[in-house]
Amino acid sequence: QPPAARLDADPAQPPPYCPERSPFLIGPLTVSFSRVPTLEQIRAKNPAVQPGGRYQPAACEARARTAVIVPYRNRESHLGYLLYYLHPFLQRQQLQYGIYLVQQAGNGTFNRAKLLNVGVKEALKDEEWDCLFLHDVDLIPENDYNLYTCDPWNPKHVSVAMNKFGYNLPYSQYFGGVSALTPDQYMKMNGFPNEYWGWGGEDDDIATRVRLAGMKIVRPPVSIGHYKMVKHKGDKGNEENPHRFDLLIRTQRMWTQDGMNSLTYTLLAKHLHPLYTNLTVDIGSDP
Ligand code: UDH
Ligand code: NGS
Repeated sequence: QPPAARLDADPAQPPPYCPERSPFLIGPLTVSFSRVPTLEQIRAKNPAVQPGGRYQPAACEARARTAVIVPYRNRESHLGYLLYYLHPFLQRQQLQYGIYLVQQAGNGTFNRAKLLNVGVKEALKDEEWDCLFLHDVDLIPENDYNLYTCDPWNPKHVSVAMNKFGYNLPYSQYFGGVSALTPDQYMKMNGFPNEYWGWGGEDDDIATRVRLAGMKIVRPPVSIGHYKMVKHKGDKGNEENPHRFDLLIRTQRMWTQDGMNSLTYTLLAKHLHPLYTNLTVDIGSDP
């Protein structure tokens, strides 16, 4: 674990930048889902985390500020695992970071991409984040060389080697799971689509938007982008979207109209939980 503060620091001087490569990285990690950690256990292991799930290294100035944004509803055990592994992981990377949970209110059909748009909009009100990590709750990174920082030029697809796909990409355009964009990259592609209600296709739409906005998808090496998924069945309220193929045909026509520039929602609550910022939102419902 990084030290709480530098003992030899001169309080009159601003802290130096953290080293280009964190000395705390371990590489491959062991991830196990045998027992769900309690929030008290996670808090005890992460005393330097501030309300809202915010952190910055004490001894040096972080080189990057990353917001981790998680679309969420009713996945308590998954959230326990994610927080348990992700907080120490991000601290070892010497990042300034915050974790945001974007909770869809009500029991209507789930909309992952729209929740991510809301998370980005709200997170950017808090801080000038350098990097937005759009992160499924059920994916745990298994190697801390997988840096939670952005590529300066192109959107990065990060979960390139998931256990459920035999630690390979399932197909070359796959953009699901975990991705990372700078706020500029996010806005350049007008964010993510708001119109995908239910399971499937929104990630493929996003991959197409990257190309239509004149960018390309970059990725970490498959040996590093390892993720272990918490096994689960499909959720109630997130059934396969029967319209997804019709929507995907229209991406080229729709991406400039549907996205951050058409986003509407009502923020019902913002609560600084000790381990994350909890945003509860009414995003409307499937028309
Ligand atoms: N999510 C929730 N709650 C839900 C639904 C989705 O929190 O009720 C979030 C969560 O962050 C999850 C992400 O949205 O990781 C993506 O949803 P997902 O995990 O359902 O998607 P995935 O593709 O699994 O990982 C789908 C399993 C069922 C596939 C059925 C279609 N053939
Ligand atoms: C594709 C879906 C994606 C999904 C991917 C992996 O078929 O949204 O499978 O799914 N695209 C469409 O349905 C158009 S998974 O194996 O994780 O269930 O992410």
